[in-house]
Amino acid sequence: MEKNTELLNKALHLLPEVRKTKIVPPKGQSFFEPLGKDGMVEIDFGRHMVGYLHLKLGYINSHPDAPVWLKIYFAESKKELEEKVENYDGWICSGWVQQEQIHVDVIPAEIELPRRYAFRYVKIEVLDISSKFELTIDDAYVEAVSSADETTLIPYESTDKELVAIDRIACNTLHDCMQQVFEDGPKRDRRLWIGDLRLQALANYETYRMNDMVKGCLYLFAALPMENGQVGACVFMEPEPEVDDTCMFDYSLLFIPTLWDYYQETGDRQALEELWLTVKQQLKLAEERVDEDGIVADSDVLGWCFLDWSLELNKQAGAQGVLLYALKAAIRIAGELKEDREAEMMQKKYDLYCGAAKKYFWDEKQKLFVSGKDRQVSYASQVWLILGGAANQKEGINILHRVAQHQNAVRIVTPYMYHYYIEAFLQCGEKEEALQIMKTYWGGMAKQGADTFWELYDPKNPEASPYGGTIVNSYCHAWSCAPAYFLRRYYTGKLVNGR
Ligand code: RAM
Repeated sequence: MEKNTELLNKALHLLPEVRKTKIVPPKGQSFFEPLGKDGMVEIDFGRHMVGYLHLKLGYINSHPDAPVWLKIYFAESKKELEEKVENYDGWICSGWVQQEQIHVDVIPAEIELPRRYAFRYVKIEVLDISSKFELTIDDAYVEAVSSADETTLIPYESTDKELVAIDRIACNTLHDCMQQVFEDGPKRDRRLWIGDLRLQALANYETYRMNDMVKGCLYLFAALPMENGQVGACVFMEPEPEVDDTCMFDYSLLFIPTLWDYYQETGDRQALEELWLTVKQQLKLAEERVDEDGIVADSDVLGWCFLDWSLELNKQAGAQGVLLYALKAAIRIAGELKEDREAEMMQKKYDLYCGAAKKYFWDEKQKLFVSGKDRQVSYASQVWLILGGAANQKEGINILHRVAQHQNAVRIVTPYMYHYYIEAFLQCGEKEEALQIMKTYWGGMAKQGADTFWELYDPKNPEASPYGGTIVNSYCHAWSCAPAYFLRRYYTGKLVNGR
């Protein structure tokens, strides 16, 4: 399908400018020691940021008589500094690893590194230098970039200090992912993914309230569909806005709840009207996967549906849940647009698919939902079918408790899937339990010193990486900013259980 230039132009007009802020390292660090060959220095900027490193280089002893050859490492989390790119053998490109080698011909010099990095720590290693002089680092600062304006951040108050800290880290995460678009991670992949966008948009409504930016991102997806009109999984902005050649069943459908959330937040009817065709097309394409009994067909193709970064997870039941969830949002949009016939038809389909889900995926013996031909039990399947409406509040909470007791249930590995896990508890009316899970999970990252929340966190396996090595993991990842949404929307100012 052709680009829709009208929607694209609207999108580009809605996207924000990036703001620049100068960040200097906190006082008291001694990175001024002169460096000879193999000399090394680490600078801790005291906070995570995204931007451009500036260095002022000087020397002692003789006039410099040869270029200086440096290696510069950037790290979001300190452990990245200990990892070696040479040992990484994963499937994702190691070009993402934030390490550079540069030659500086003339010293003294003031240099700005041309590439944007996401980091808190910088390590500078002198690979070679003439024996006639030593290098000094006379100054270091960062021109940090983000489109979020810190002065507009809505304050969050709670008597619980731990929650305040978790909220702060979540806001930092969102802040650093807000660039021209809502990026998934400023280290990697640095682009707009629809699954991440939904969660960022929700957190944004409670924090920076850059609602035009959400609208711009929705319009980008609608303006740049795949060949068959499907919303792509992600969009590149450079050199020209273009959709990636990847799409995923759940991600395309999540366009619909993202639009509905946006409308609820802003009342912007024009957006509903202009994106209505995109909504209908996503449902039409998704329904092509549904059989006569109302069940989404499974597939062996890796990545046909995302749900979580788990290779063992069977996606069929979860996909059915996402379809129901998206249909619920579409019915509301149709109602708002007075598309009564469409709303009625969608409701019929919803009832059919929901009834089918209760029959086909329910295992009466285990009293849990199962997925795929091997009848796999996972958290993701329970969560999505609950969110889709295949279980009521009482059934839902029993299911969530039962799956937690199940020995072999496929666990959740990303903060992305945890977001929906929390949402399922809230939908079942279990506010207190949702809060405890949030505290344990995101609090677990906070206890390990996170400045921003990570792309992956499996408390039982700190080395988890779907890419074949943690060196390419992202430690500031948009889809983990959920606490800023949940805490502010559901727990603000109120004492929970007397705390
Ligand atoms: C990761 C990206 C992004 C996510 C996709 C499915 O590689 O970083 O966050 O949406 O996977």
